Amino acid sequence: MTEFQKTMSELNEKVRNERKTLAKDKGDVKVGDVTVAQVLGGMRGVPALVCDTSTVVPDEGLRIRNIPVLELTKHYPEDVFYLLCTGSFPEGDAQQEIRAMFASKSEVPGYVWDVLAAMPKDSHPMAMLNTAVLVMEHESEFRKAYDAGTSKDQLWIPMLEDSITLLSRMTTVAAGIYRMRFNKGERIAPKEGLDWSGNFAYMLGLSEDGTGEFADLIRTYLVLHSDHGAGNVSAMTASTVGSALSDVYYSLSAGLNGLAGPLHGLANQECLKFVMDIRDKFDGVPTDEELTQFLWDHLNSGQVVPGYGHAVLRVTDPRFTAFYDFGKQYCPDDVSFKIVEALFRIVPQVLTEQGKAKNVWPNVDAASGALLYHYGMTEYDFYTVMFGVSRALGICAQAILNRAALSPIIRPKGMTFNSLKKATEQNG
Ligand code: CMX
Repeated sequence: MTEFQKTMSELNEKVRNERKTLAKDKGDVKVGDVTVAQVLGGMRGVPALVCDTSTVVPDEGLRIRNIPVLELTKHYPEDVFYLLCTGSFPEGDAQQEIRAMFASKSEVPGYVWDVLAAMPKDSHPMAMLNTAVLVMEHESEFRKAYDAGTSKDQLWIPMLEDSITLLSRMTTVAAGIYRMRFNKGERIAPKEGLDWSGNFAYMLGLSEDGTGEFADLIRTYLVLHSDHGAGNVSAMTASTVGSALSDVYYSLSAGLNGLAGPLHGLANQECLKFVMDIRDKFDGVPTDEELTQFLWDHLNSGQVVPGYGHAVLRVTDPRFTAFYDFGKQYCPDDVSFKIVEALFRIVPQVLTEQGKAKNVWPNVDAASGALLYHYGMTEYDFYTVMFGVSRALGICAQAILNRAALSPIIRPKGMTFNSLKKATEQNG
């Protein structure tokens, strides 16, 4: 057993006992009511899932294992993965081990590249990422263990093994897709001695000016997007699929498909496109008056302002703040970043005046694209892949913890519209 597995094993015992006891002693206690608005509104805010990796506090933002995300921006993603899984940072040998595990399987089998090369040339990079994840499913140790009749209380071990294989390869796959899809030349193989995010920055092959800023941006990016509670589309989809004892290749792939939606992860691509449209229309940074009019025209044509609003948050997303501060420090004069700044100044006022959005503040996607663009990643179709590589950390951690806690199959109740109406007549 690795140190990581030993630590997890000790924690699992405690978690299982606590859950069993609570279900037995307090199983009938109510934790909330469900309203008609919630049923019609996409299960908004219904307390229905247990997730220990992170929570989203509406008036504060993301907390990973109860640590505000802004306190994590200097950490390494491998260590954050360990934190997500265990609730504490790895120290000493455990830190060496987790970093070595992430580096250990970064080579990607040739068949993955063959499959990607056979895809239509205009495939979306997210479809390519998902295909790569799914095509590796035949390597699943979890599925082999399940087929061999492994006891369900041991299934978290092959789930962890599969997760490490996937995460280790994820950066190589993503960088390969970037180079293949956007004609950047030969793929760049992982370099020994670099950490997971450093290697990702290296394999993308974007020019580094020796300052290390781009690598630092990638490290920060991979930490900031790593997890966001259990109820968002990608996390919940992945958990639902995993709850049927599908392996992590299936469940991560399912989660990433949700992330590819414009109201979720694809919003970062939409955001940069929006910024570029503004830059092109005004030949640079518009005045505040011009931008205000532009935003009204955009809203009046029935579209949303990408990067603003959130289903849970009611304040500026601290992850936006982290990217914004990065931009202020390293590229304050960049035109795209200046437009991001102008939008931050104007959009909340306009959305407030419009009076529809419950949250008028920027989310994580409003600033990240402008920074990637500044460092030469100008192909914004790729941005959701960056998000996906990072979010794989949280999705895998949640998958491991769900098997560790013996979480049951997810099965909420659907109802017909008529039975919902009837319930309002009986209870209203
Ligand atoms: N621009 C314009 N209108 C907006 C808006 C925005 N940025 N955010 C919300 N609204 C509108 C909604 O479309 C909705 O309008 P209707 O009543 O006509 O349907 C109304 O305000 C109420 O919506 P809400 O309850 O405030 O927001 P939801 O929980 O329904 O949706 C979200 C949340 C993120 C999908 C929405 O704010 C949005 O579309 N934002 C833009 C896209 C975006 O940035 N997505 C990324 C989110 C981060 C992530 O999950 O990755």
